This record gives sequence, structure tokens and C-alpha cells, in this order.
Amino acid sequence: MSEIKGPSPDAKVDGSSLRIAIVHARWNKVIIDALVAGALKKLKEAGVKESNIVVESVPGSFELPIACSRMITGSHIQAASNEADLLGGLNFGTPKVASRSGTPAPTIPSSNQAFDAVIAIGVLIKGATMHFEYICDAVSNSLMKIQVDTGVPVIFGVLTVLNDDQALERAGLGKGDKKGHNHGEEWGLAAVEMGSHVRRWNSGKFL
Ligand code: DLZ
Repeated sequence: MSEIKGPSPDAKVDGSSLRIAIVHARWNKVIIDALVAGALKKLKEAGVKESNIVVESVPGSFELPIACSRMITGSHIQAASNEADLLGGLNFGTPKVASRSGTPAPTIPSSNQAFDAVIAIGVLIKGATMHFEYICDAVSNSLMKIQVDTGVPVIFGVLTVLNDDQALERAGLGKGDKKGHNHGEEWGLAAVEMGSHVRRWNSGKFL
């Protein structure tokens, strides 16, 4: 019998033209490292170029929203300033389309384009106080707001678990026959799929 719970088969999206950022917290590092590795593996398998993947870290999950917000804005500024430089004739690359005058038209290196998606990765493990509840609530609501406000998909790679074992199992590091599955892989795939969809939707193309 097929599984009821979990994602449906991969959407098989080509990520070769996408630029994707991963920002991760450093709390609970063993689990974080496995989740980041899982996300990177799937980004690369989908064709995202290494030069188009940016990985940044922040102290804890509470800092993920500000990081996503500023990185999205910064990448738009970077892309715009590159375009301005190129149009100012400071730096001409391989022509994308010929200009009317026959002068080669500038092209923006894909590693300077705005991010198509950001993956926010954190591991929140419940403790004895209300800290967990406040952070989970604030982080999940903020990340959702950022993606809706900016139009750039922010993948929710934040585990909100009750104990260490639950976290380990969701990173494929569980003990014995409860090894579990690395959820970072789905986050990588989701970033490629959503980045590609949003590009298409932004240009008014629908299936
Ligand atoms: C303080 C704190 C605690 C208790 N637990 C976690 C956690 O399980 N996972 C996580 O990513 N971060 C934790 N933090 C740190 C906060 O996210 C944040 O970095 C600090 O409160 C500073 O703003």
C-alpha cells in the first residue's frame, strides 16, 4: 500500500537557472548540519549550480526571519546594481541578445541575480519554559509574512519538536530502526519547485 503521510513524488524541476539561499541557525548543530546537507544534495541533484547557492548562518532560529528578509532585499539590490553597472558599460559579458546598434548587449552573471527562493533551517527543541512556544510562533509567522510580502518563496525548514529523538529522526539520524528521514531533502526540492513556479507566474505563464 502506498504511504498516506508525506510528500507526493518529486516534481522534477530543472534548477539550472535558479539562485537559492540557505540560512541556518547554529543551535543544535549536529541536526542542523545533516538538514543543510540534505537540502544541498537535492539542490545540486536538481541542477542548481554551486555558484548559485549561498549559505549563511545566524545564532538561533529567532534570527532566521531578519536574515531571510535582509538577504532577499540585498540580493535585489545586488542584481539591480549589477544591471546598472552593465548598462553603464563598465562590464560587458557574453551577449544575451544583440542590441540594435550591433553592440553586444550586457548580461548579468547568474550568481548576481536575485534569489529565487530562500530555505530557512532551524531546530527548536521544547524545554521546560514557554520559550519554545514563543519562538516557534514568532518564527513561523514571520517567515510566512516575508514570503508573501516579498513574493520570494521562503521554505519553512524549521523543526519544532518535543525532544532530541524527534529531531534526530527528522534529520535521518535516529537510533536503531528509527533512523527516520532527512527532511532537508524535501526543503531543497521545495525551494527549486517554488522558485521555478514563481518565476513562471511572475512572467504571466500558467499551465
Ligand atoms: C535561546 C534558545 C533556546 C532556549 N533554544 C533554542 C533552540 O532550541 N533552537 C534554536 O534555534 N534557538 C534556540 N535559542 C536561541 C534563540 O533562537 C535566539 O538565538 C536567542 O534567543 C537570541 O535572540
